[in-house]
Amino acid sequence: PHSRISDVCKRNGLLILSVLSVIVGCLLGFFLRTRRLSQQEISYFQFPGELLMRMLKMLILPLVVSRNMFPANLVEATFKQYRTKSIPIVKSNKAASESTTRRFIIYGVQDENGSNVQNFALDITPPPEVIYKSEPGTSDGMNVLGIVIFSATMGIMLGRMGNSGVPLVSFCQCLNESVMKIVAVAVWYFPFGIVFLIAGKILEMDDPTAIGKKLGFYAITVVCGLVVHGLFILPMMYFFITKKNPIVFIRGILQALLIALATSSSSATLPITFKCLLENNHVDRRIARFVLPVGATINMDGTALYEAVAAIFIAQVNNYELDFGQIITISITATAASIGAAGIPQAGLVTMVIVLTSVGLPTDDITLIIAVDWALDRFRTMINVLGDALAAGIMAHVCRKEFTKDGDEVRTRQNES
Ligand code: DAS
Repeated sequence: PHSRISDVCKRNGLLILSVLSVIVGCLLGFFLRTRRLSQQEISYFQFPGELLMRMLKMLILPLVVSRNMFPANLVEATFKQYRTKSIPIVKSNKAASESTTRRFIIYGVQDENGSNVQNFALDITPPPEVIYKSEPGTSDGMNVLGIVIFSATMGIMLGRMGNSGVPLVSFCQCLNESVMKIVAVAVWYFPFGIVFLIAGKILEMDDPTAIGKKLGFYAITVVCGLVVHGLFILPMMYFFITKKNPIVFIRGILQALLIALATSSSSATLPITFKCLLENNHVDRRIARFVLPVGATINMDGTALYEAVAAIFIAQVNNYELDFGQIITISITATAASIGAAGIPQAGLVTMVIVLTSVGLPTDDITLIIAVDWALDRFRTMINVLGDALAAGIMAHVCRKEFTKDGDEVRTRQNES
């Protein structure tokens, strides 16, 4: 109980600090605008905020490698124990994550008179390391997409190697845990860095109030997207696969969804999600024990949707037209970045850097969304927990087993047939 109380205080303390840092950063920024600081004074003032951004960039590589390689191996190796007619849980969740972030644009070709002579779907764009052109502070062009694909492929191969892959799997697990410990320490610097990041951004903006309106529109877009995903796409997937009423299932995990909204942490919600699945939705204990920990680690539909929308918002704020290939790149890296996000408050903000870097967008513009991130984090955590629970429900159904209240297996439909 003591550790739980201190943990809750820690989490809420960090949340209160984050909200206060946003308010202090805005007030400080608008106050300093009246002092007419020189460019050099502004750059000195922005240093603590720049330190926060470099801290996030430092975490990209270890986070992407450890968070993609290790879970991919985990799922591959675990499936060997559950080799049944079950759907690939990672694939169905990935599909859910990607299906909500795609958008298509058609170009037209005109002759010298300006009349349209041909319309065609966009060609495949240059690789993601192409630097973002019209933004002076361009990113370092790290080929994040390549790292993500390599890590996940390596993880799957490690899962197939069995014992000979254990040394590298253990290394990835240790890397994973050590990176998460760094993140757990780094998040305490966030409130301090956020004050200088926001104030510094307000100092260099021409019209900071204009961004306020765009930010409001962005927050509404994210919440609407999460609501559509959570109330329609995920339940419809559950219904089409299980032919059962998703409302009944969601009602059974309502307590877990509320805890997710309150704590902004899908890991902290895990015990409640587990309890709701067993006691209210009668999902087999073994299925819940397999799907929930894996889901809380790599299945974050809400975070994937959020990061893709945030990247498109930052591109629009910079008046940068994303082409077809970059939209696809954002979809893939947002899904991969969500795999890399831990189930702790504002983890999605850390992996946000991965998505922006993959299409060369200025990572400093994360400052624009920090002001509302502490609130949006709650909604996307709810969707993450909902996605995990529905995936467990689908898995339990696909394994075609009937279970009693305490999770003992009663009979299988195959036996009956
Ligand atoms: N808060 C994270 C979670 O617990 C999600 C996120 O930060 O994107 O799922």
